[in-house]
Amino acid sequence: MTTHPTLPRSTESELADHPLRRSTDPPPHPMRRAGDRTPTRPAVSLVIPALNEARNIPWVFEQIPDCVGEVLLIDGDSHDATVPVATRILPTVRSLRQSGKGKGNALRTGFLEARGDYVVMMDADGSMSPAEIPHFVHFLENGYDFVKGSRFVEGGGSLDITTFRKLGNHALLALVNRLYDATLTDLCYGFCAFRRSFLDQLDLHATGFEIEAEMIVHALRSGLRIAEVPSLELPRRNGRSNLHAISDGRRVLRTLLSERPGGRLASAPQERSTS
Ligand SMILES: Nc1nc2c(ncn2[C@@H]2O[C@H](COP(=O)(O)OP(=O)(O)OP(=O)(O)O)[C@@H](O)[C@H]2O)c(=O)[nH]1
Ligand SMILES: [Mg+2]
Repeated sequence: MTTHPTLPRSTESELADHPLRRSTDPPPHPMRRAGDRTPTRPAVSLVIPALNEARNIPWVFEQIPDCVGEVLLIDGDSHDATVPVATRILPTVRSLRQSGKGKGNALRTGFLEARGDYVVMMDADGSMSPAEIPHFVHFLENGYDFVKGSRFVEGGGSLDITTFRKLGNHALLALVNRLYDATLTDLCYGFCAFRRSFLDQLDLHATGFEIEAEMIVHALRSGLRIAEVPSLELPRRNGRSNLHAISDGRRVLRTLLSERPGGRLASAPQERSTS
């Protein structure tokens, strides 16, 4: 990445006359006609949770595309040089300490601090390519509210996932599709993007890896316009995984069941406890 432009002012109104526009979207600018729209791009905030990823951060940061206006690195109290390395590679990085523990907490910390119109989240271990970010932004610019990467749609793939994790992901995905009458193709994958204006509607409380499922379920429940884009998951470049397939899979299942339509917490997400 060569430059990090300062954030342009919000351009949500430029999408106001899009056919996918809803009545709840912000109104068009009163002084602007369709013909004299400026071609400025909305600002993109990239939120990256990182726990002991010093050896992977350089590869990730060096590929961040120019459409990204700010990068937020949410450090989980790393024992290695994650933060100094990040700052050396990208002096403009906003490096933040998470407010609690876990990937979900780190992401929520980053989302609250992000300033762009669009928020993209991705991992710091080199398993996701920043070169794919423009694909996510493209769908947001064309009227979608929530864009999720999928390893299991035509054009996507994984060079990393184990058979056990794949089976677990598919079982949990089947439950989501059944509960919400959806046709999604991936669930536990942390390459996503959304309009920041919908952060309150996403109503996130998860602390751990179940945050990805929580985001998707809340996007479905809120009626957000969801798109899936093909994504290739690469192997983690260095270091060890922080995910424990069985215990984290159980947390995802608990989240899905406690929030199922008609369930105890389905209409009162603010009362939910995910710890
Ligand atoms: N800040 C913060 N980041 C975390 C925490 N746990 C995981 N992460 C980051 O979240 C991302 C995903 O975690 P991984 O450990 O790679 O989990 P995974 O991708 O399921 O596992 P692998 O496929 O083996 O890489 C990585 O960037 C981690 O550094 C945490 O508690 N705090
Ligand atoms: Mg990983």
